[in-house]
Amino acid sequence: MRTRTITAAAVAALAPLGVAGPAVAGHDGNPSARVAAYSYGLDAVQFPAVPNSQASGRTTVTALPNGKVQVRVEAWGVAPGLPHAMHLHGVEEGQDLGCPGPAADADGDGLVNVVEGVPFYGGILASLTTNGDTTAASALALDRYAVADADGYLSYARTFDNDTALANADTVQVVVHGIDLNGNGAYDFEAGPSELTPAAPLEATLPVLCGGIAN
Ligand SMILES: [Ca+2]
Ligand SMILES: [Ca+2]
Ligand SMILES: [Cu+2]
Repeated sequence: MRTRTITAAAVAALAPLGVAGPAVAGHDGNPSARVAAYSYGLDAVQFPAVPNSQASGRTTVTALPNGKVQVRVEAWGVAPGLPHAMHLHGVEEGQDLGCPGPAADADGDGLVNVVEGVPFYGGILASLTTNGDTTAASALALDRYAVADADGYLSYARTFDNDTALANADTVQVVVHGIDLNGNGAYDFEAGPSELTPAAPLEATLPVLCGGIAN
């Protein structure tokens, strides 16, 4: 069951924090004039039967007055001790997309892989790396992504310059990747390679969580 997680109550809850208001679109050509924060839950993408895939999380994407974008992500129940690629997905110029559910499994193999999710969440607008480049070029730079702790808790926060992310902060989906299907504590090739590159295991790129303003 997928639910709309941006609610009137959630919007109201932002007010005591001094946030100017989440309804301000970032497409007026001058997004730095206002602070706009978008908070939403992250929901599991895969079928419940997929091992180690039922995580949960939350995220806030904030467009700051200084022209930077701040992203916070927390997740619970993701693969412990492993890095998790995370991106802002969407399309430029403000078209709202959404998140895939299990029905996105077009080829019926029981897994929603990255390309099956793209029609729902769009391409990569920014890579939520811990340091360095935040463009799509860093999509699979696993040495620069947040690592979940031994309990499968992941916490990420970064403020960075990324014009595309800033301009589309109100329509992006946050997607967290990485599922340790066989529970061996590593991303390995037992389930095969990623459809994105033979150099990466499928386990490393499978979407685990998704959430956004549009779903
Ligand atoms: Ca599939
Ligand atoms: Ca594994
Ligand atoms: Cu992604």
